[in-house]
Amino acid sequence: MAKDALIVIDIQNDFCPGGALAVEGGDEIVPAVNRLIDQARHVILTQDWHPAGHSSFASSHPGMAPFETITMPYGEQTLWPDHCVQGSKGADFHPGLRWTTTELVVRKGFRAEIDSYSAFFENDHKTPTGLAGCLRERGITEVQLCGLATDFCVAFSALDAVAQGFSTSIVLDACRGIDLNGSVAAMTARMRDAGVNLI
Ligand code: VGL
Ligand code: ZN
Repeated sequence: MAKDALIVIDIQNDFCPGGALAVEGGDEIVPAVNRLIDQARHVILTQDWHPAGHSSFASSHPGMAPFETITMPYGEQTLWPDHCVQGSKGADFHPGLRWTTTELVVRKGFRAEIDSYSAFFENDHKTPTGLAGCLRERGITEVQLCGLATDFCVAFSALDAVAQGFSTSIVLDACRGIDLNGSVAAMTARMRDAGVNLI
């Protein structure tokens, strides 16, 4: 049995040009992601999936603006424009994403009071999404990651994946970052130090 899976992070309209939280060049990676999907034995997608009025939205905090930081009971939280609202067009996968072979879609960020960047744990770094257990039950020991955004959801997913004992790589050509105050360089260094294989 093949022991590896591809985890494609948040290739959703809101993270692509024209979307509510557009990542520069977010749509440009779709062909590269599709090639990885074609080569992969097992494909898992994540989907950022917030209720309206989510606590990570700046609009939920009077006087606060997107990209400012607040302290939540679970720690520091960057505030974002409203994005990936459940059932909205912005939350849909990019129309060019070849998703048909996907075996599992992990939705995250669906609890109003807590954000979830990682595919494995919510932002308290304690509440599991169930993905680690799912991979283990299926005998998967190696994961390859790609998607949006390099410095947030991809990075935190990769850090959690290594911490959970999975052999972890990220394919940088198939990722794009938001880059708030140098966060791409900082998170890339953190991933390298943690033992993520940067391809
Ligand atoms: C993401 C910010 C807020 C991401 C999701 O996919 O990297 N970033 N929600
Ligand atoms: Zn989000």
